[in-house]
Amino acid sequence: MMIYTDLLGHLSLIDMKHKISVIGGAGNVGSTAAIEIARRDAADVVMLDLEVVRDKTMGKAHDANQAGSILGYSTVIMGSSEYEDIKDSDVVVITAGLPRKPGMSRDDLLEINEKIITEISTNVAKYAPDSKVIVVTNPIDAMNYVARKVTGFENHRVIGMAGELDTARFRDFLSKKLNVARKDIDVTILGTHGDQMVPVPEASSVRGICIDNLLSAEDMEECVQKTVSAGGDLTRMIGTSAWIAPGMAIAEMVTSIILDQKRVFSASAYLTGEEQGYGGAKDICIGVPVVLGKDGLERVLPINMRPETMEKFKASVAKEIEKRNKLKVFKG
Ligand code: A3D
Repeated sequence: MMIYTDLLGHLSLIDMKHKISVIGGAGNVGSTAAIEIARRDAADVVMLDLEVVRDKTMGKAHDANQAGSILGYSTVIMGSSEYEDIKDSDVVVITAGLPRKPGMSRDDLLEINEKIITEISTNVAKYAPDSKVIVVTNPIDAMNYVARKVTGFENHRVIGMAGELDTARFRDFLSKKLNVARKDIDVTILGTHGDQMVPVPEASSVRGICIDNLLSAEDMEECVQKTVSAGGDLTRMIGTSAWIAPGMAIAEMVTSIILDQKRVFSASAYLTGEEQGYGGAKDICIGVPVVLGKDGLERVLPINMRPETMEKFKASVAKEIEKRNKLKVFKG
């Protein structure tokens, strides 16, 4: 809502709401993201899922609307299985696809989820051609690549969520080690979302104090290893992949875009080789620090990695290239 006064000084309200669509909206991550976006009262939300789960999608949308009576948001949440309903979306979030089961790696989902992302991206390009897209489906960097290629959208309009979740996990482990509040810890994680993610100690701090000054190398390594294995550990405990922190991370990214907040996130971006500090990595999507605002991914921030971090980043890029090379959309 925006408040303005007319020439006579009368106060008026203009409805400035945006529209967000979540594809895969009946699933764990999609429905959590949809509700968290709704709570912020800045955008109406469409939860779209397959026709076969239409009742579940409608039921979750009703449940979320009813929660609005308690929490006080006026957002309208609509359940749907029709792509016409995503028309005029500012942002389309894609969480549709298979999640990991215990013992699976994210890369085991590559083939099956590529088919799903290809179908969805075709519909997004048709029905919401001016939207920004946030891809969440795993293996995220490869699925982000598929969505960018299939939609044909410019690089700045297709972004992957993963780094915001990884950084949240890293901050949680560091907070326990350092005994300081999570929100006062800032970290950067680069690279692929998976075993070869690259937490960057030289770009991590507690309120600007470089983390190296506060933590031994062994303690840092322990936090790094816990961060890398956090997704797999949760999958083992829950029986499917986590959804609460992922849903919150999506809502933060969506909010930064629709309210033009220009917040900085670790996120999956398409690299052209021109970005400063990333060793010329190109024609892949991979995690880097980005600014999110009204145009989507407005800028990749340059970085100065230590040689040992750069080595890890290069290994991560090599792993992502391997994955990209297996994609149907790349092989043509
Ligand atoms: P789940 O609860 O199974 O929800 C997936 C939803 O997608 C279901 O409701 C399906 O009906 C729906 N779906 C499947 N195919 C289609 C289609 N073609 N069109 C529309 N909807 C469809 O899974 P989830 O919500 O736990 O996870 C969803 C995805 O997010 C998985 O690939 C996870 O691996 C991934 N994920 C990524 C992160 C990252 O940080 C990158 C975190 C958590 C989950």
